[in-house]
Amino acid sequence: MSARPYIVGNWKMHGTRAMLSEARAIDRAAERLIKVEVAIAPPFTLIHATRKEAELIAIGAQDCHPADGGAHTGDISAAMAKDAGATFTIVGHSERRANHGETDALVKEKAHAVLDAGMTAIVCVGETEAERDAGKAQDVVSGQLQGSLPTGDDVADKVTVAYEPVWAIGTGRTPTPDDIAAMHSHIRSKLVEIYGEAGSEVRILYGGSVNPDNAAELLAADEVGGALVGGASLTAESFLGIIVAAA
Ligand code: G2H
Repeated sequence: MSARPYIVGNWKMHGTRAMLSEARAIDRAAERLIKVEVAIAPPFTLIHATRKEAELIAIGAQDCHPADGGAHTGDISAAMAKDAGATFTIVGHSERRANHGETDALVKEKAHAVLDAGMTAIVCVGETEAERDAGKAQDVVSGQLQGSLPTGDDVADKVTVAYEPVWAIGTGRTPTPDDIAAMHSHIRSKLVEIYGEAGSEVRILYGGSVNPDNAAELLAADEVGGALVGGASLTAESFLGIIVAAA
């Protein structure tokens, strides 16, 4: 596993060009934070401009269509995101799964499109509160990994998994570090089952209400290789608080 924690800001549907100053401030600070790998996934409309503003941090997309191109009004292909400056793409975020009915099979197609375009993929998984209460969290996550992860030789090193319990997203609630460690250990076993030895090197991020105050504790849990951060990535001040906690 990479020694450097990977901290990824997911701006979701936030941001106009006025927000580029935040990206610039994060990038300038990242220069001094070489112990952390920092990335931002702005909306598609800002990928190119953010790439130009931020020279050091990685810029990615939040989604893509699985096809190379064609009659898909309003969609963006992985190659288009790459052309705009993205080097990675998030697929299977629970907001896409819930709001757009994305299935594991579609997420897997998207992940392959991302890799085919020459980018890396962050594949999101996570259970709902009802599933956790029913004692099914690990089974649900296993099924998502089995169905959503891209497969094939030499794929594992281009994949990052983000564990984001749906009930922790944007709610201010988080699992305990022990719960996170237990799920990440489960995900690690599944990754080794799917990818063989290469699965032991895949980074597993935690996501869901990470902020500057809880980041150090959450990032210290076993098998946590970084964080996928939503709300707290929207200002340089709070995102840098998380980056400093990770360093
Ligand atoms: C989970 C996370 C970012 P937040 O969706 O992917 O968002 O940090 O706002 O809970």
